[in-house]
Amino acid sequence: MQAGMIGYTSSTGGNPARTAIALGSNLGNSLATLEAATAELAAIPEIQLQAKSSWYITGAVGPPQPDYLNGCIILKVEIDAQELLEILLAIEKKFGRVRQERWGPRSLDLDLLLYDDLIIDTPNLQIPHPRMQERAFVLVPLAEIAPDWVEPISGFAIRDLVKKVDCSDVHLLKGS
Ligand code: PH2
Ligand code: MG
Ligand code: MG
Repeated sequence: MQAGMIGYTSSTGGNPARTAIALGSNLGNSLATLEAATAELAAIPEIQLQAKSSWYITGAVGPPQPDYLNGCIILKVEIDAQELLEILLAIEKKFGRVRQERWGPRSLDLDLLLYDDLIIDTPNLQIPHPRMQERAFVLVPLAEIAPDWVEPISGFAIRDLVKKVDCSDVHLLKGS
């Protein structure tokens, strides 16, 4: 540890990383859940909320189920991607997430989309999120707050990826 950093531990060496998270909910009071989950993340000392998109009502992708409320946030973090994943899973659990059917309804889903320009492919964590390029419910809110961010596998900026998907089932929640 460097002098002047006594007592300060950071897995990003004091140089914060930028990360993008997708939030989704289609069970319970989705708006309250997504706002509360955002506040929980922002309250963690190693995490700083940098940007928050509007919320969007989106048609469910996958088995028949209610519409989702979706949005994205950008965080500055002083923890690595694996530590961040564990925090996201703990917050999902706190808000009543029970892991059941794949792509089925959920009270809270927090997906780690991007972490700087890292590419990570491990059994429990893939970054960039492997399906983000196909998902209008991720790309529309992300394009609102991070249009210039280049998805490192495709090499395309978010503003260009969003032009390639059908956004007709993604609607701005008024007043959000
Ligand atoms: N999440 C899923 C499956 N389908 N559809 C929408 N519209 N929004 C989501 O967040 C979503 C979904 C699994 O994570
Ligand atoms: Mg998801
Ligand atoms: Mg998830």
